[in-house]
Amino acid sequence: IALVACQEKKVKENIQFPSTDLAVENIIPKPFKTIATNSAFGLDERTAIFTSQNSNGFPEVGQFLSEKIKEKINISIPVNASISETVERIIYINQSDSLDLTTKESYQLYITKDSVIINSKTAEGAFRGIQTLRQIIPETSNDTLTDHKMWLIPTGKIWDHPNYVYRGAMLDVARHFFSVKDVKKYLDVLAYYKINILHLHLSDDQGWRIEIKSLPKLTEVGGKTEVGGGEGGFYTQDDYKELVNYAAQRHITIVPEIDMPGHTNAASVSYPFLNGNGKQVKPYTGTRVGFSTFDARKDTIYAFLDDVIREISDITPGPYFHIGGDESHVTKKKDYILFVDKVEKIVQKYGKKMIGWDEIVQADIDTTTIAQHWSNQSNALTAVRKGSKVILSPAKKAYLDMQYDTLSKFGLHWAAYIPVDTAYQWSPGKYLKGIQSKDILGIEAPLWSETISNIEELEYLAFPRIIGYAELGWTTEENRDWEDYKVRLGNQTPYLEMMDVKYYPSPKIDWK
Ligand code: TNX
Repeated sequence: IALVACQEKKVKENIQFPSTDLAVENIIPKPFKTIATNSAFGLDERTAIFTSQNSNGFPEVGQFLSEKIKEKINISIPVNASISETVERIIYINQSDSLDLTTKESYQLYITKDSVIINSKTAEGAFRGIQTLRQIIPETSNDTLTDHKMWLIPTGKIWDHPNYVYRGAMLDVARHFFSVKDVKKYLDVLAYYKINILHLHLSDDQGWRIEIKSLPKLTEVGGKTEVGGGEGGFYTQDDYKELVNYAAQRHITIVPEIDMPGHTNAASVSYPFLNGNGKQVKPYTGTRVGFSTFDARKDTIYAFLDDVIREISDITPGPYFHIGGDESHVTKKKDYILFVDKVEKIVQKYGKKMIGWDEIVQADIDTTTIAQHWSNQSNALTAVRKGSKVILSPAKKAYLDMQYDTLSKFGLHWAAYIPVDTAYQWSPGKYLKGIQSKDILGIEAPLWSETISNIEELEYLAFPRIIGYAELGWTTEENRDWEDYKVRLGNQTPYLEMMDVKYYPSPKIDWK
């Protein structure tokens, strides 16, 4: 209705727009299909946003777009306000059941001189679509076409959908703690590149980072340490809910991880009955792995874990619960198997799907359980043979804590040095022999935090590589090309600078 009303008013002035090319815009991830029509939509203060109003979440997507336009070019665009005399062009965010929209994240973006239309089945799809739109709004206005400022958006059509449903980043807040504010900043930028999962590694040998109300010592004791002897920290359940909500507004799902039965020193320091390595437990602030374990044969362990998993699941709307399961070097194999099988039942009892690092496939895992591949190829194959899906996080390609090269200020290099081109130039669907795209839920880039302790250091390792992983998760292999990507990446500078992201200025990229 708004669209018709607007078109009936018809723009009086017939502006001659300069020629544009939607197909060469710096969009990341690269959309599935683009057709350029070489004119422009003049975004200005006479533009209004309208959204479907009877469907969940669409008005909020419109509001989000309006806020981001304000932040980028400082104009105020009304959302679902009544059509006024001054409105000449509209952006319409429309719920559609068109069969061309094949997934809930699919969207179509139709840009003409008079209107921008985003069609999607769900608010999630609309949200992905407005990220594309944000990316093609220029930083600078054209001040000569009319008597007021106009930001020229190239016209054309984009049809887009993700290649993988799970496009994740992981942040280790256990080795070093990162504040709610830091995580929100990370979420803002992840959302811009259509990442839809943030996995939080909430516990490890060096710290326990989430309040469990029935087990207060976990944070009173286990929350107070971190690598290097700093003060640690933890999220109260309210902090965690705040993060979950902030992520949900960006259509990002939080995946909580409690790492076990290894990587549990901080929990055992808090409640010594948990310890199964036969030694006296004391706080640990080094960076070794593989020395701690829960005592898998004690029933009290499972009562403890029932409390932990229930409390976290209760405040986690997303479908997943990650149980870690990596590097349990001092857990006997039969205890490890017993443990994973029991914990899987608890996770399922609280309505979640279990994810674990690839070692969990040694247990009798359910087909709904997901294995996260990080180093061992045969574990990934076993997962698929058992009917499970796999998340790809190969350390050699996708670990954000690996150094770029020998000059890198932070990071490790036990798996590889990962320069920006190496990070981008691999194909998830072909990476592991015997594992096909249909077995792959998606990819995730983990950022372990042994060597980083603040947001600048986080950003140095994460950016720009995470932007490439966003494209590897979303864009089909046929649409990916390093030479093309590297130009688009170099053109992210205005956005990254506006967001104050302290990215690593890789010499392989021509930064604009
Ligand atoms: C291995 S990857 C680990 C982590 C370390 C990381 C450092 C994995 C499942 N476990 O505990 O932080 O290497 O790169």
